[in-house]
Amino acid sequence: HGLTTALPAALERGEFFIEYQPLVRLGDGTVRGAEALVRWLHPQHGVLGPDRFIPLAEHTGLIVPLGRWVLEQSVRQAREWRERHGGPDAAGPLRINVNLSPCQLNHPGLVQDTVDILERTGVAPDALCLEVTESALIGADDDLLKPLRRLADMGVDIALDDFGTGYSNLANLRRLPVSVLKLDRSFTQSMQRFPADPVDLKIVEGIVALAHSLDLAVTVEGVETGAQAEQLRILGCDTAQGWYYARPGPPERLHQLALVDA
Ligand code: G
Ligand code: G
Ligand code: MN
Ligand code: NA
Repeated sequence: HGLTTALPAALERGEFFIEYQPLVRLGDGTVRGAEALVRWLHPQHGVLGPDRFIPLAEHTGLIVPLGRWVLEQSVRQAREWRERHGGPDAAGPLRINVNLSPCQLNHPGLVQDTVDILERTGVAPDALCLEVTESALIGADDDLLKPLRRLADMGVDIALDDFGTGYSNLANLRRLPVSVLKLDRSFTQSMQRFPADPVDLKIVEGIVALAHSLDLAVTVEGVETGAQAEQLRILGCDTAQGWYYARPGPPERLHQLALVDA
């Protein structure tokens, strides 16, 4: 596959870049941070989304250096935001969410790489949230969970991404070192209809109650309308992300959005 063989050189040439999508607190609409989403500016094909190349990078192992690069860039970006919005009027320091692929979880350097990046950049661990998909942790044994637990003990947040799409045993949540559930977009989509499906409402209500009883925050993805945001706020969700607030974009956009709040 042509894209696969081009990946290592693309990383060396700096063809990857990161867009940021704001995370907004549902209670008051303030920007709390952003999720980093990697893209590839391919010299022939133009901008390629992660769905086009992350699976290839996972297959070849390039995901480890690529993921490390994404983490370092994102944490550097978070430091810049925090320097600009850390004043007394700010709603609180901005945070950064970074996706981890299952291959990175299995890589023995994950904890040390993360510690090194945080130290080099001088960013506090609690500014960082690592997103791991529910499916990556299904059936995870203690060896796989150990690095995540160490990161969590340092103060890094771990989010369970795409929650609700896998088959995880809800009781299993207690065993995982996670502090955030990211509810999959499919739940948000079911809030689009009015009135929303009462069964879906009950499911979200139940997930939020369970999450909060376990001290987990709930983030919802794929919010496209104000009506959805309001419904999810009433259901008790904490944070939201989606096109209603902003599409993924360049880092300067977060400055503008966060400044409007301040
Ligand atoms: O918005 P977008 O189409 O860019 O995101 C598609 C998917 O790609 C997301 O669900 C996200 O989990 C994944 N993704 C985006 N950036 C990264 C990254 O840096 N690393 C990994 N492993 N996955 C990513
Ligand atoms: O990590 P994750 O797979 O959840 O990445 C988020 C994905 O969802 C990205 O592909 C992003 O572009 C996409 N996305 C973000 N906000 C919205 C939204 O409001 N609606 C839809 N349909 N997709 C979204
Ligand atoms: Mn994600
Ligand atoms: Na997701």
